[in-house]
Amino acid sequence: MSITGSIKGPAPAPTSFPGANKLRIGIVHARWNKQIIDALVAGAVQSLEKAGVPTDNIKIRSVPGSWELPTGCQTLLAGSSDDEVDAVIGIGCLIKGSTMHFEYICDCATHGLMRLNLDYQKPVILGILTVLNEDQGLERAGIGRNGQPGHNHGEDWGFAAVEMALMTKGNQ
Ligand code: DLZ
Repeated sequence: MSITGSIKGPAPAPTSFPGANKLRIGIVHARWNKQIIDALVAGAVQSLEKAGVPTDNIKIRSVPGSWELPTGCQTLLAGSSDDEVDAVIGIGCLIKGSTMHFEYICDCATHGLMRLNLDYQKPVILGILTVLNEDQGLERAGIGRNGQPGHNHGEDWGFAAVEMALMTKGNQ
């Protein structure tokens, strides 16, 4: 067997999600880099609905930037019974600039989201792109640039949220 091209990427995800119609999923997104964020959020919503999550059960909140994502996600995880979620996706896009800001925010935001997974025992999906330039962000949001359409990672995050919510609730 000869392998050509890149082999990097996820294996095919499950295609059916029994029980997804009862799930409530939160999306908390940063407002920095809006074009990229809007596409990622739309991709996540699309895959949640495709998996069977009712539109009314998807709660979308925004925070100023990726630094605030852990607090935003925590607020949904600790919500009242009206506002309770089975999983939350933290969506942001950090684009490297000319100072160290990028490194600090990437490190803290990603660690913050992982901590919430374990503290709340509910899935918190890492939806933060940490890219070196705008082109990388546009490609990973499925917008693309220079003729490269790319792939919308938000779609993967929606399916990951459903798969993990069902796993932690014992449906799978
Ligand atoms: C300050 C900042 C910078 C420089 N870059 C980004 C970015 O690329 N993506 C993003 O989501 N947020 C950025 N921020 C804002 C911080 O995440 C945060 O909102 C502010 O520092 C206020 O706490």
